[in-house]
Amino acid sequence: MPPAHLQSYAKRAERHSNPAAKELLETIERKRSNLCVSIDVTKQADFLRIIDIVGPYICLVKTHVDIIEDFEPTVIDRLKELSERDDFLIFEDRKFADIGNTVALQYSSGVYKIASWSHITNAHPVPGPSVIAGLSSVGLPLGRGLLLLAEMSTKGNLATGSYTEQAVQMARAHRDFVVGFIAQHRMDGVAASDKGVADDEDFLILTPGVGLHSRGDSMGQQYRTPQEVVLESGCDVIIVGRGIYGKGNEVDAEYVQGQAEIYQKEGWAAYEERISAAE
Ligand code: 5BU
Repeated sequence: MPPAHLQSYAKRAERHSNPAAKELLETIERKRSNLCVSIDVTKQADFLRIIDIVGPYICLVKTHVDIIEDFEPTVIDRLKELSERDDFLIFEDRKFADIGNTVALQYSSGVYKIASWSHITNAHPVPGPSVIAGLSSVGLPLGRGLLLLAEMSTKGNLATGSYTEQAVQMARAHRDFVVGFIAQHRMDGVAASDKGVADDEDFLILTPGVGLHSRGDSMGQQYRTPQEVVLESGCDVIIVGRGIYGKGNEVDAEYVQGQAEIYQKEGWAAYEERISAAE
């Protein structure tokens, strides 16, 4: 059997048992989109407007719900409506990083009740397996999935080498709930001597730091193109923020829609080229 990233999203969906991972792969295939739009804006109207525009082009929307300064619970109701209308999943990029008991509360409770609406969330592996235990106690019964942060896109980040290896080993020991990684490359060969490696290992790789028109920002972000990310590095989902919604204060609907279309096309073309290599 060829390695997972050389197989189609549809084939891979058949073998995933975690409901969030399965649904994400099925959505990617159905919509021919491996594009996740990341929305870091401060007003709920802009947040919902951008999602309203990009919905048809994406498989997933990535949120930082705590950035919205006029947040009300109705934002979540509308987000869920849009996710059903336009057929995409929701990923709250919460980056949990505390002891199990605390992350379980942060995930289930508080103002945002993330577990009740976010199909996928993520965690830093820095606390060790307890972060997974805490989050899975809440998320697994709801059919949610978790991504571990194995690598980051920023200059000088510390998630490299043995840290990345240990993230992968932690994930292998919790495959029911940990469905993949936030990373810059596939993790297949990482810690390959680990006894936990399964023959059918297929972690999803979701990759931020994607842009076509810039190589970075003034605060250490580094961008690569969809070709570099999907074809050369074997990642599964491109996460694009400002490359799609721009940097201005106003949402320019035509621009946002145009960019979403371009990134969807680029991401999909890179995937088709990748799997054609295995045929
Ligand atoms: P941008 O506007 O495309 O640069 O936004 C990138 C998003 O991805 C932003 O929400 C970050 O929080 C997120 N991100 C990232 O850029 N790099 C990382 O390594 C991780 C998350 Br982890």
